Amino acid sequence: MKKTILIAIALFMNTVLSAQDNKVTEAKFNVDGVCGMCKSRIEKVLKIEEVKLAKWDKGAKIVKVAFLSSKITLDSLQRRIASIGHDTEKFKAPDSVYANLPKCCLYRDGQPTH
Ligand SMILES: [Cu+2]
Repeated sequence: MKKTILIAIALFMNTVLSAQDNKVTEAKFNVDGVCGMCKSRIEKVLKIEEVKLAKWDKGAKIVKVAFLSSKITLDSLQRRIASIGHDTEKFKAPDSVYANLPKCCLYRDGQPTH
């Protein structure tokens, strides 16, 4: 009887712990970009195991993400996006990467946005 209770407790704890492990957090943050190519570039870099959903709104310049917060941080998601040429709320893309974006994707000052 004691053994059964212990097993039950162990199983319960296991469920609680794995539930915490798989907790999905939703967040929105600003990401600069212009066109459909930007959209696929931004969403593609977030196609990783830890991210359950990533949608960039071209008009609002906002990306909506749902991710496993026990496995990856919001900062590292923003860093991933900045590393491929798109400025985010917290991180600026390296100039060298930005300079290599196709012309239609340039969004910084002085560039026509369409
Ligand atoms: Cu673009």
